[in-house]
Amino acid sequence: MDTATRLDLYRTMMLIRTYEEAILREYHADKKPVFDIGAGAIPGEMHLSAGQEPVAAGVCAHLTSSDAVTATHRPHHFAIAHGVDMHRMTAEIFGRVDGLGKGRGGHMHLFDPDVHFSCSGIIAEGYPPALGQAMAFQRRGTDAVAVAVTGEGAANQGAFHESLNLAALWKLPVVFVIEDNEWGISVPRSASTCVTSNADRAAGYGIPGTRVEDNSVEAVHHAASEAVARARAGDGPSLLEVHTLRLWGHFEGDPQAYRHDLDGVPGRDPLPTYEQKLRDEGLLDEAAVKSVAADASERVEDAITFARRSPLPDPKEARDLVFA
Ligand SMILES: Cc1ncc(C[n+]2csc(CCOP(=O)(O)OP(=O)(O)O)c2C)c(N)n1
Repeated sequence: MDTATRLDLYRTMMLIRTYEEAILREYHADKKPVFDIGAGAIPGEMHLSAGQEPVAAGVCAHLTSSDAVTATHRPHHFAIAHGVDMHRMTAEIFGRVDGLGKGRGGHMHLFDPDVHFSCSGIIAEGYPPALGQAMAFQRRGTDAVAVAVTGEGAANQGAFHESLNLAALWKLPVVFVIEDNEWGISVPRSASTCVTSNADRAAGYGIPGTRVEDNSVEAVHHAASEAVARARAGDGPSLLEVHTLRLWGHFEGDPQAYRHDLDGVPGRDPLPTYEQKLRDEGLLDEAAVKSVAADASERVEDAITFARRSPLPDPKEARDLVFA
């Protein structure tokens, strides 16, 4: 892999982590001293993606704004990596009128038609719409692809299996991406399925399946390049599962009392791990790391300022633009 690509992957991961840390700060700022999920500038649930940056960075490096991504209730890393407008995305998270959905959707419902991005709080819901977009791409004769993302918990849903079956049958240009962070809220994967690798499930539908075991952004990038190329060439869908790491709670405020797998996490955190690898190979030094971090921070804080300055929707318009 060339140096420019490696540094780009690192920059994307840094941008995502910086964003999630800033949202974490903003989310909790007004919810103290006792956590109140309904209080503050960002009320409601918040699912952050720290630790899962390699999946979004590695996959989206192969996409352009003509390609579609359907993400999950934990969508920020894919939104950022796919180039969703960060100002309008942040305004949406803050429920403001300049948000992607004019503040109606919140953090689990980010829609950006400019880059064909969507997500949903309903798990496995991104699969059927990804097929629809892939079918449109195929019928229009473009080489665009649709990437459908889900967690390993949602891979036990019916929509997942029906989508794999139809996409395979119709040879749709889809890449199914599963983020296996080992937990569906507090349920370990071993309590929800006896399948240890969802990549094995691909064989049941006659499509290729790959599992990246170590949350390495370069390994994800490599595996995704094959899956995306196959879809672009008209050879049909593939399944890519990444064994990743949910560094924080399922949602913010989750005390994670059920969790005993966080020992040794500093060595497993993909951002410092990748940074160290690039430093060891002489591709990054202290000054470069600081400059990447400063760029990321400037972009993120800019987006947060934009969101905070945007007005809240007028309560009189609460029933506009929604199904009522
Ligand atoms: C159809 C549906 N059932 C249940 C839920 C509640 N729910 C939200 S997230 C979640 C677990 C998702 O786990 P996973 O797919 O592994 O994704 P992760 O949260 O680990 O990223 C559940 C059950 C939901 N949102 N939608």
